[in-house]
Amino acid sequence: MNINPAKTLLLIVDVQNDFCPGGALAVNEGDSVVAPLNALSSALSQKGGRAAATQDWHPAEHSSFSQWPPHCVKGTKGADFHPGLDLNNVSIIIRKGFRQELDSYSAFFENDSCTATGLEGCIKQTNIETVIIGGLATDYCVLYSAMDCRRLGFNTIVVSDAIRGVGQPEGSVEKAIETMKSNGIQFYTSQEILDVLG
Ligand code: VGL
Ligand code: ZN
Repeated sequence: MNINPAKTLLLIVDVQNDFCPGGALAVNEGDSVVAPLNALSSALSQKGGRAAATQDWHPAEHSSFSQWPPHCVKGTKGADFHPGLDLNNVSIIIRKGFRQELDSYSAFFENDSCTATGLEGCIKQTNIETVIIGGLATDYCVLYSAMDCRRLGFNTIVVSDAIRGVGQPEGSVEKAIETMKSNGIQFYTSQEILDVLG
């Protein structure tokens, strides 16, 4: 693993109440991503790196609610970050999926693949080379974010113990991991990354 901490961004994807146990679109063990992400965020900020977090942020009758149970309605408790998530070192927050007719799985582009969220410009201006990604859900927002990130030319690392998936349709988590790996996205545990950060 070859990373310069000062040119590295931790991207925390959708660690929100609705994707955690008890939430409207709960991901199995979704809250277990919080501890490794907090550890990485703190270690990275001490080495001059940065952290960003995304929030799924839908209007009350969003078009995606035909496919998914209503979730992450803007301004509701379900759309809040998990209360255990340490936001102290998060300097960039990106809200996505707020247009009525357009969903956004990726932290970079909405699902029309061309409407930018602004994250790319934001991190290019801060000379980021490596993006470390964790959060929810492996087979949707993490997958789309990591694939866009790699395509945009960033060294892209997914934290294997800081992701959890929806698992629908069956096999989607395994397929997502395969797709990411075959596209040059690297997988490391949070401990492996912490060891490199020193
Ligand atoms: C997500 C389904 C619908 C995600 C968001 O964060 O992975 N999945 N909206
Ligand atoms: Zn959503």
